[in-house]
Amino acid sequence: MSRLVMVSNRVIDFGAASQAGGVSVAIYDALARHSGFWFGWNGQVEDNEDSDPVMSRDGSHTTVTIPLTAADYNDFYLGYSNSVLWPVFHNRLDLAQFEAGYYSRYVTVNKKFAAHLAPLIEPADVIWIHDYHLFPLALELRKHGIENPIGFFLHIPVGPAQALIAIPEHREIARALSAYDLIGLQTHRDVRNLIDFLQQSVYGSLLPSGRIRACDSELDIGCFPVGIDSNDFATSTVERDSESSETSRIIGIDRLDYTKGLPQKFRAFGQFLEEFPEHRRRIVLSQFAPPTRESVEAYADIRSELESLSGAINGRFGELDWVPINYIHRPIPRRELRDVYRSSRVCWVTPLMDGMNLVSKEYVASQDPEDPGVLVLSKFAGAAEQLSDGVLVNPYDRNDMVQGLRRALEMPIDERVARHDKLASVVCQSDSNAWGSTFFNALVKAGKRRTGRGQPSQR
Ligand code: ADQ
Repeated sequence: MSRLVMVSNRVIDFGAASQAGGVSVAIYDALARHSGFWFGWNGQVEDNEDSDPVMSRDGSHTTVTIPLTAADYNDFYLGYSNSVLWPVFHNRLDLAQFEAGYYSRYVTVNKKFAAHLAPLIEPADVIWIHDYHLFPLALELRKHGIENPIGFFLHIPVGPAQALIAIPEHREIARALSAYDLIGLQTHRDVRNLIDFLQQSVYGSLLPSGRIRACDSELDIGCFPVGIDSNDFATSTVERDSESSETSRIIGIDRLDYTKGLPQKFRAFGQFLEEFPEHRRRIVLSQFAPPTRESVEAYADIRSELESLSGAINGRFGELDWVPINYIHRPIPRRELRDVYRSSRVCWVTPLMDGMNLVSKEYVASQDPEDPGVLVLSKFAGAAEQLSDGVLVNPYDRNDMVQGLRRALEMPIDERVARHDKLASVVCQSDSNAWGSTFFNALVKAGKRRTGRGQPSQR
């Protein structure tokens, strides 16, 4: 069987819950089913430009990691990746910072990844690269003579082509994308936007076969919604507070990020308490929001905005024995997550735009099927394409947010069970196993088409 070589910007030690994010969770689950290794940055910043990769084994997992230099960290990671690509792909052009030097360092780091990774590749390996930090990596690996199938999965959404072409280097990015055999995206909307972008940037065209022709190559672009390991969450036996208990928990778990719609959520919660005083003292919003990318200005701004909003709401509505918003600036250890989900009456995740949103799926998988809680989900999360039986809300529309929360809190048991049954079957069927194996198989097939092996008529 082929080895799977996973590549992402950051390789994490999975024990480190504080660094858990959606990408690492998804990669870790997919790697558990294949031999191979996970290559990327070890999270350390060192002066040495040419540190050798370090291989380590933890149980059945092998990682190969390299450090970044301070310049890499500033201009590649904080700069081009997280102050240009992240905001623009989330359609937040207003937050993009197109600084000189960012792009060249972005390419330099991709070249460095390719130079260290290429010697480790064996002929039968299948290479699967993750996320926006590494768009140019396939092109760079090909320069080292790597002919293996190379696939790319983008965990974040693809904003409209009109936003993407505002990136000064958008043609280079489109060319880099064309070097992959397969590009996987989270939703059908993302597939449409990416094809549109390739058409506008490098005159890409959609072939009758469904493949895309761009920059003298042909590639597949498809929708592969990322899933979770639902068994991991299904074993909780914690009881939820009964209807008659004093307070019901509304849970929110999001990285502290401006795309997650947290100020909008807090404001809607304040309005809810204002409009429906009968719910005061009976609900608590527990919002976990571990900080990320704090050196990027937009992230520091959101942190202070949320502290002041939660303080204002607690000051206004709180009482000696009741605090409406429990705002926790830390991660929850992963082993405790499912009990927290299961004991919460509502999960309120309302990003302004999100690639998928795994929290919504984890919440569904953790529920007691006979007395499930209710998912209130943004219609702009990728997950909304699959989880349409949740209560879908528009995070920009405060009244809709308020009504969605009310509906969830007052939903009768029959409706809760009926919605949960449908949601749970989607989460279970399109789990991380299905995601990993569907993408892997599609990549092997796409790789054969490119080299002409197996399907000579394609060339
Ligand atoms: P993220 O933006 O990190 O992921 P999400 O999909 O919600 O967002 O995944 C977060 C993961 O981290 C979940 O598994 C969650 O349990 C965990 N997590 C978050 N906050 C936590 C906390 N306080 N304590 C413990 N664990 C916490 C990116 C994209 C998403 C996409 C994923 C996967 O931005 O849109 O769904 O990749 O493709």
